[in-house]
Amino acid sequence: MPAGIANIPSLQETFQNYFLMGNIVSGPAFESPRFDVLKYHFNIATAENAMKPDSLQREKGAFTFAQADGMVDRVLAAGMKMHGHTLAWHQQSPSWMNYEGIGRQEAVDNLVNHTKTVAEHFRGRVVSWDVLNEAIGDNPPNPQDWRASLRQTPWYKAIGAEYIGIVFRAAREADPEARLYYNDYNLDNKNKALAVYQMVKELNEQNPDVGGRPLIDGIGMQGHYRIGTNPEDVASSLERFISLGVEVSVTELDVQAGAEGVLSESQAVDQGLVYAQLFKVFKEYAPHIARVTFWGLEDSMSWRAVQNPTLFDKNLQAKPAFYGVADPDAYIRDNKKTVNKEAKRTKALYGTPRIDAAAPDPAWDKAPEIAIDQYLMAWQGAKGTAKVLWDREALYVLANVEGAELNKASPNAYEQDSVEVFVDENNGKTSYYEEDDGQYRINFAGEQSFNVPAGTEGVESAASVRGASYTVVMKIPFKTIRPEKGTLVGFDLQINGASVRGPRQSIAVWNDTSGESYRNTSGLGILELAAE
Ligand code: 9MR
Repeated sequence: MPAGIANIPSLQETFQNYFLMGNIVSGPAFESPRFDVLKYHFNIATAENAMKPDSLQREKGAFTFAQADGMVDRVLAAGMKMHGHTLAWHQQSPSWMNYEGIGRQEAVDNLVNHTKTVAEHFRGRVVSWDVLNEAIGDNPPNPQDWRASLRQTPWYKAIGAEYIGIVFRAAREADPEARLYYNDYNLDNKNKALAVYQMVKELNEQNPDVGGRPLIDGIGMQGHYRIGTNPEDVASSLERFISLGVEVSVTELDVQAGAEGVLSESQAVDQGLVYAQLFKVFKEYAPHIARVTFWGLEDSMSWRAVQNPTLFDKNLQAKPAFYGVADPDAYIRDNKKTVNKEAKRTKALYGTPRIDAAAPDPAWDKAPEIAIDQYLMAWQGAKGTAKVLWDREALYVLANVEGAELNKASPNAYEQDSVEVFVDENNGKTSYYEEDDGQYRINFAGEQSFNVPAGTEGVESAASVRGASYTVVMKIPFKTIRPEKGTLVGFDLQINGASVRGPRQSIAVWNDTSGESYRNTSGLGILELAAE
């Protein structure tokens, strides 16, 4: 018996009285022994990419179902169920379908035609659909108002908030049996969850009987999580959604831990604890949870392969994470330690570089390099590396960013391709900003912006672009401290990645994965000012 099956319990059996257990399929999923492991543990599959709009209708009117049909048939033949992902999305859609500036009628026609044709085609073979994916923006400022919280996509701009009712009605008409889901990420964020709640509430109140039941059957919480994820936040969003009377599914679960494909023993245990705490929550709410689907079988196949987020390693051996899922209570009991959320540390060497991004000063050469590569959204865009120097007057940061589709069209500076530096001069780790704290942003074009303008007069910066990469150099004067060798400074870095269309689609950070560094310094990493 292959690894991944031998001597370990089957997850679908373990959870048979709770919810369906799912995983994703792509071409290689069907190879042996991978597919045997998949069938052993999971009773429902989602196509990782094959049923997205750009896979099924790359050219207008020319539907290409062969690949997806092959997958669905193999999944059903193995006795598993199939979930459909996704009918409408602003990403992974062919450009003719929902381009910037498309007119209303053309957009409605494209949306309805794609949805109906695809849902009819798979009718009877899928039990549920992600009808609409990721329609709510990140950190909506006024989440009570769901319309104002909608992501500014071409669908929205052309049709208005009505496009949501339109796409769900089209799906219900084409496949009245399938359970219809709204699916999104970061729903452990209270604000985003509230906006989704308000949207589903209103749509279901206004459409209580669409083919015998309310328009939206369920909410999909994607669940791209990390060690810092708080299971209590997940539980409170679950509760909120359940109060609407809809079913909830966890649709794309993974938990990033470690980096660069390396997971230390203690990180593996921490990851197991996060999975265990999450499954304790899922079991508690199981009567309202239809399905828990993982986004990847083994680490090496995951979209986040370098962050080791799944239950199995590259040899299909069960990781501690597997045992955290299989028996959360036993795992928590046997690993009595709290998750290690210790801040990362790095050193700044003494030196005063020229503020030059095109030909960086040799003073940088010896400085240790840190990676800005922990992602906070469900999109892996721009990431980079950085070095830090200090002298009596200032901190100096050199950051190299790669993989950016350089764009500064958004009126919000934080959405443009840019690098942000967070400094907590007294390393006070406060839940709010004090006068020694600062946030300094510079975009790829060298434009500065500050959330805390006080004390930023002396900031100097430079930027230099090479293709899809850019370099920034910043001088950030100390505002309140007299730095010396050994001083510890709270410090973090963030790379904002804009999409080709303008809005931010990706955030990568060095240490603080809370997404709160702009107003709370308690999660920042630590910078030690080293020898002169
Ligand atoms: O795992 C998918 C990856 O192979 C694709 O390149 C990527 C591109 O959109 O999509 C990944 O899956 C996404 C899913 O469809 C929707 N939620 C976020 C997932 C991770 O980006």
